[in-house]
Amino acid sequence: LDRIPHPPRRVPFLGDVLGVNRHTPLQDTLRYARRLGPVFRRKAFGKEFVFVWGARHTADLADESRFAKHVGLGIANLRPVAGDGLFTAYNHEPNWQLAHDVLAPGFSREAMAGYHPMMLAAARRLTEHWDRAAEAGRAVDVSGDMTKLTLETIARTGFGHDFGSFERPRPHPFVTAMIGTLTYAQRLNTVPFPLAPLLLRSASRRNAADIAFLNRTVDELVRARRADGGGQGDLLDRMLETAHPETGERLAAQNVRRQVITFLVAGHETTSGALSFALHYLARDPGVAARARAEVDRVWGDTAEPAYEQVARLRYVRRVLDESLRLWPTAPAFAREARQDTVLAGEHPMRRGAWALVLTPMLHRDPEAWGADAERFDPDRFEAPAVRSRAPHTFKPFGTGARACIGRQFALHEATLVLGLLLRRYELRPDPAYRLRVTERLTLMPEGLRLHPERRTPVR
Ligand code: MNH
Repeated sequence: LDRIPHPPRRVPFLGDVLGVNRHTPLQDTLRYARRLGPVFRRKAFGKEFVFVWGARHTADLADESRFAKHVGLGIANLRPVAGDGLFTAYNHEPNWQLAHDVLAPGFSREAMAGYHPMMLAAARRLTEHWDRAAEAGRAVDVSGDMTKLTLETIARTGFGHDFGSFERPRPHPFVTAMIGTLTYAQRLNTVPFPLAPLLLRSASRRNAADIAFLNRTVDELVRARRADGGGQGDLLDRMLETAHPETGERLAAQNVRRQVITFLVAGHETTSGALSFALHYLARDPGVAARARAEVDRVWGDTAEPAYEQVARLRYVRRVLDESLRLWPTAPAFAREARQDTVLAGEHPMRRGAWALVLTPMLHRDPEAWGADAERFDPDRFEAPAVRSRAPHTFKPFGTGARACIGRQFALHEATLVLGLLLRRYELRPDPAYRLRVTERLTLMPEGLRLHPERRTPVR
């Protein structure tokens, strides 16, 4: 550890607080990363963290025979609400493998084709809302609307539920409780551990109430589904009806509850951020937008609504999305731990159980992998020959290995579909004074991004 560089001036107990802002821990860390190099450590909130972002070091951490997902920090703070659900399960918990095997078919190509009409239905709510804004000449709140959209999408495809996000003046109470518990989990990280119970007493009571409300709502949903017998073909049906292909085991009621909450949380903010960043870059770069729009017009033609197969054919739109996730991977870090005593990249000895955070926004800007112009937005980086010539494990927005994102195809299908629909229907006029600023919750989001959608003519 001693050989790993850290910032020069350290304040006892608080750590490396110079130049640190409580609201932007990730972006502060990116600044340190540029100064300190591909492996560094930082003391924050009374704890020492090791960060890794070099392409070579990350590729080594991706070796599943020596490293595995580490459940710590923010993730461990979510255990009270998500327990041994897929995202927060420890590697050794039997419910991880069971739920993974039972739910994986829910993310197959075939399953996606089944969700496609439900995704279209959610997207229609969005375009109705944007049509009204376009008519009135009003700007839209991009991240707010993308979050409503992705929440409606996962609620329908997952559980046949409609939160009515676009029709309500304020968020559904379930959403308020969910955001409450996520915010609380993040705050726990920023308070030195021994003080947390003291400083957060009333917040912790509020959090317990939020979790109880989430649990009650989900239990109600499950009860209703059991009563009507299912048959919707959504994720909840799978959770309730599918037995493990080999052992015949099923998910217990408590675990179903945790998975439902996990999917609602994991399945919407990250995709919403990805869509928002992509819309920002599309609005800012008319050349990119024109190419993307021409592709949509060519591939979709005059079909009233795109069929499932027509979404993956939007190759350039997909590259816009990939390039947005490169610069702003909306889940900006993942943690890896050593399975046994080992040496990282032939340089840094690690004891069994020692762990490090992979800082994906920096990995995705490493000039060694991405060239000297790595900070520039350029979807052509994802053309096939360029991808083939790049080293493996240099693009990791969905994590790595057995614990990588199970919802990857889901997110990509949804986001490509929605970008296609919006490009086909609107010109996206940016606010010329807007400069990208990024807010951090557990995920990244462009801050205060507003666009003026204008209906294209001829109207489609
Ligand atoms: Mn998702 C795991 C990023 C969309 C459900 N997701 C992960 C991880 C990353 C990630 C990174 C790995 C975390 C870790 O190693 O600790 N996820 C994303 C991004 C998007 C995304 C950037 C959108 C863009 N994720 C989705 C969607 C769903 C989903 C959509 C569900 C429908 N993700 C999960 C689940 C896991 C996960 C569940 C945990 C998988 C496991 O550990 O088995």
